[in-house]
Amino acid sequence: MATPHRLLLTGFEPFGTRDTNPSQEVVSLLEKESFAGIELSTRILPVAYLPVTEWIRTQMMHFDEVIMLGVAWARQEICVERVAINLMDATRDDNNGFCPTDMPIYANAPTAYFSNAPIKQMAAAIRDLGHPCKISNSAGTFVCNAVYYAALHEIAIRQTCPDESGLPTQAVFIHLPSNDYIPVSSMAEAVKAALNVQICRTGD
Ligand code: PCA
Repeated sequence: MATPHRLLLTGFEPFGTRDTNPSQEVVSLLEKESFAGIELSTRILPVAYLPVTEWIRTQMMHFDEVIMLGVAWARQEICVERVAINLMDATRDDNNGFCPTDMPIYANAPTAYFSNAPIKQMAAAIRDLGHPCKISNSAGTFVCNAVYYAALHEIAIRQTCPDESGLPTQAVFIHLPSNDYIPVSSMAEAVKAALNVQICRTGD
């Protein structure tokens, strides 16, 4: 039997004036389930630039796949993010009171990274379930973009590859809309579809 894929699924705690975060709720729903062929680890992250960027980098070597979730309240569709940029430019404090302007996440690091996950197939699988979903070309400049950039930077500089397969860790960030637009249970179904696309990459 094939070794299970080690998958890390993260969400964020609430931030700003809201007291909920759909990404946290989706992770809570999915962590109760079991998925054939997947060893699932979950984590709810603080909405704080410095701890999350440090933490995610320590995790990459332990996982075959990483799916990070966050909310983009103003969006009406599920957005599979294509790109993370090396920029922190906040319009509000993070949950640690840090409000960087025009700052790189890492000095002397590339301007941007593209996801190395099959984002088009993920978006198609989500749309096949009937949920509105698109590829987004901006994860913003707040904490979601920062954790995504840190994950892709770690993969790029360390060529993280958790096992003998030779396949690098794959990472993707998915922004969820407000649950005014899509119920949390449907968002959980959508994330499951993305997760199944990702783990099919070795064909086992
Ligand atoms: N959304 C924010 C940070 C945490 C979250 O859920 C963002 O889009 O950056």
